[in-house]
Amino acid sequence: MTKLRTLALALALVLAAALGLTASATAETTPDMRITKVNYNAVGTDTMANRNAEVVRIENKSTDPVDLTDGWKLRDKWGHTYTFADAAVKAVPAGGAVEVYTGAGTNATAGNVTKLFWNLPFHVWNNSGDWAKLWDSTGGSGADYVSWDAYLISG
Ligand SMILES: [Ca+2]
Repeated sequence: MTKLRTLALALALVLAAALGLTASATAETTPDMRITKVNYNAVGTDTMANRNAEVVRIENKSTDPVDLTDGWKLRDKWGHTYTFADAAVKAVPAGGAVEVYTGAGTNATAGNVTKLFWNLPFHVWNNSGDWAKLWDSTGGSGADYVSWDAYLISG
Protein backbone atom coordinates (compact mmCIF):
# COMPACT_ATOMS: atom_id res chain seq x y z
CA MET A 1 0.00 0.00 0.00
CA THR A 2 2.81 2.38 0.85
CA LYS A 3 4.56 1.69 -2.44
CA LEU A 4 1.32 2.32 -4.32
CA ARG A 5 0.76 5.56 -2.43
CA THR A 6 4.32 6.66 -3.17
CA LEU A 7 3.82 5.85 -6.85
CA ALA A 8 0.56 7.80 -6.90
CA LEU A 9 2.26 10.78 -5.27
CA ALA A 10 5.13 10.61 -7.78
CA LEU A 11 2.64 10.50 -10.67
CA ALA A 12 0.76 13.46 -9.21
CA LEU A 13 4.00 15.44 -8.97
CA VAL A 14 4.92 14.57 -12.57
CA LEU A 15 1.43 15.54 -13.71
CA ALA A 16 1.60 18.83 -11.79
CA ALA A 17 4.98 19.59 -13.32
CA ALA A 18 3.63 18.83 -16.77
CA LEU A 19 0.61 21.07 -16.21
CA GLY A 20 2.88 23.78 -14.89
CA LEU A 21 4.96 23.64 -18.04
CA THR A 22 1.86 23.75 -20.19
CA ALA A 23 0.50 26.73 -18.31
CA SER A 24 3.74 28.71 -18.68
CA ALA A 25 3.99 27.80 -22.36
CA THR A 26 0.52 29.18 -23.09
CA ALA A 27 1.11 32.31 -21.01
CA GLU A 28 3.31 33.73 -23.76
CA THR A 29 1.35 34.12 -26.96
CA THR A 30 3.03 34.28 -30.33
CA PRO A 31 2.67 37.66 -32.02
CA ASP A 32 0.27 37.36 -34.94
CA MET A 33 0.63 40.37 -37.21
CA ARG A 34 -1.08 40.15 -40.60
CA ILE A 35 -0.94 42.24 -43.73
CA THR A 36 -4.65 42.86 -44.34
CA LYS A 37 -4.53 45.47 -47.08
CA VAL A 38 -2.07 46.59 -49.74
CA ASN A 39 -3.06 49.51 -51.91
CA TYR A 40 -0.15 49.28 -54.35
CA ASN A 41 -1.65 51.25 -57.23
CA ALA A 42 -2.36 54.91 -56.61
CA VAL A 43 -5.25 56.20 -58.70
CA GLY A 44 -4.04 58.13 -61.74
CA THR A 45 -0.49 58.80 -62.82
CA ASP A 46 2.17 58.21 -60.16
CA THR A 47 3.51 61.55 -58.96
CA MET A 48 5.20 62.87 -55.82
CA ALA A 49 1.80 64.22 -54.78
CA ASN A 50 -0.04 60.88 -54.60
CA ARG A 51 2.58 58.66 -52.95
CA ASN A 52 0.41 58.37 -49.85
CA ALA A 53 -2.30 56.67 -51.89
CA GLU A 54 0.02 53.68 -51.54
CA VAL A 55 -0.55 52.09 -48.14
CA VAL A 56 -0.01 48.77 -46.40
CA ARG A 57 -2.22 47.93 -43.42
CA ILE A 58 -0.98 45.47 -40.80
CA GLU A 59 -3.28 44.25 -38.02
CA ASN A 60 -2.52 42.65 -34.67
CA LYS A 61 -4.57 39.45 -34.68
CA SER A 62 -3.00 38.17 -31.46
CA THR A 63 -4.46 38.59 -27.98
CA ASP A 64 -1.60 40.68 -26.57
CA PRO A 65 0.09 43.94 -27.58
CA VAL A 66 3.01 43.51 -30.00
CA ASP A 67 6.20 45.59 -29.92
CA LEU A 68 7.10 46.30 -33.54
CA THR A 69 10.17 48.32 -32.53
CA ASP A 70 12.14 45.21 -31.57
CA GLY A 71 13.22 44.46 -35.13
CA TRP A 72 10.07 44.23 -37.24
CA LYS A 73 10.45 45.29 -40.89
CA LEU A 74 8.32 45.64 -44.01
CA ARG A 75 10.02 44.93 -47.36
CA ASP A 76 9.21 44.86 -51.04
CA LYS A 77 10.61 42.44 -53.61
CA TRP A 78 13.48 44.77 -54.49
CA GLY A 79 14.85 45.24 -51.00
CA HIS A 80 13.25 48.55 -50.00
CA THR A 81 12.88 48.15 -46.26
CA TYR A 82 10.80 50.02 -43.71
CA THR A 83 11.96 49.47 -40.13
CA PHE A 84 9.38 50.08 -37.41
CA ALA A 85 11.01 52.50 -34.99
CA ASP A 86 8.33 54.98 -33.88
CA ALA A 87 7.55 54.73 -30.16
CA ALA A 88 3.86 54.70 -31.10
CA VAL A 89 4.23 51.09 -32.30
CA LYS A 90 6.06 49.84 -29.22
CA ALA A 91 2.77 48.30 -28.12
CA VAL A 92 0.31 47.77 -30.95
CA PRO A 93 -2.83 46.72 -29.06
CA ALA A 94 -4.64 43.47 -29.74
CA GLY A 95 -7.04 44.23 -32.58
CA GLY A 96 -5.09 47.38 -33.42
CA ALA A 97 -3.40 48.22 -36.70
CA VAL A 98 -0.60 50.15 -38.30
CA GLU A 99 -0.73 51.68 -41.76
CA VAL A 100 2.50 52.39 -43.62
CA TYR A 101 2.17 55.19 -46.18
CA THR A 102 4.87 55.58 -48.83
CA GLY A 103 5.25 59.35 -48.82
CA ALA A 104 5.88 62.13 -46.36
CA GLY A 105 3.77 62.87 -43.31
CA THR A 106 3.68 62.98 -39.55
CA ASN A 107 3.22 59.69 -37.74
CA ALA A 108 0.02 59.75 -35.71
CA THR A 109 -2.23 57.44 -33.73
CA ALA A 110 -6.02 57.73 -33.67
CA GLY A 111 -7.95 55.13 -31.71
CA ASN A 112 -6.11 51.83 -32.17
CA VAL A 113 -4.68 52.69 -35.61
CA THR A 114 -1.23 54.24 -36.08
CA LYS A 115 -0.36 55.88 -39.39
CA LEU A 116 3.34 55.73 -40.25
CA PHE A 117 5.04 57.56 -43.11
CA TRP A 118 7.99 55.99 -44.95
CA ASN A 119 9.06 59.35 -46.45
CA LEU A 120 10.23 57.82 -49.72
CA PRO A 121 10.67 60.20 -52.68
CA PHE A 122 9.05 57.64 -55.05
CA HIS A 123 6.24 55.08 -55.25
CA VAL A 124 7.59 51.85 -53.76
CA TRP A 125 4.97 49.17 -54.52
CA ASN A 126 5.17 48.13 -58.17
CA ASN A 127 1.80 48.19 -59.91
CA SER A 128 2.66 45.40 -62.34
CA GLY A 129 3.88 42.91 -59.72
CA ASP A 130 5.66 42.93 -56.38
CA TRP A 131 5.37 41.57 -52.90
CA ALA A 132 5.02 42.96 -49.37
CA LYS A 133 6.74 40.93 -46.68
CA LEU A 134 6.62 41.43 -42.96
CA TRP A 135 9.65 40.32 -40.94
CA ASP A 136 9.24 39.72 -37.23
CA SER A 137 11.73 40.43 -34.47
CA THR A 138 13.59 37.18 -35.10
CA GLY A 139 14.52 38.34 -38.59
CA GLY A 140 13.31 34.98 -39.81
CA SER A 141 11.50 33.97 -42.93
CA GLY A 142 8.72 36.49 -42.60
CA ALA A 143 5.66 36.88 -40.40
CA ASP A 144 3.30 37.50 -43.29
CA TYR A 145 3.50 37.82 -47.04
CA VAL A 146 1.34 39.20 -49.84
CA SER A 147 2.24 39.14 -53.52
CA TRP A 148 0.53 40.33 -56.64
CA ASP A 149 0.88 40.70 -60.35
CA ALA A 150 -1.12 43.13 -62.46
CA TYR A 151 -4.33 41.11 -62.01
CA LEU A 152 -4.11 38.91 -58.96
CA ILE A 153 -3.36 39.27 -55.28
CA SER A 154 -2.37 36.22 -53.28
CA GLY A 155 -0.83 35.35 -49.96
CA1 LIG B 1 2.44 51.65 -56.95
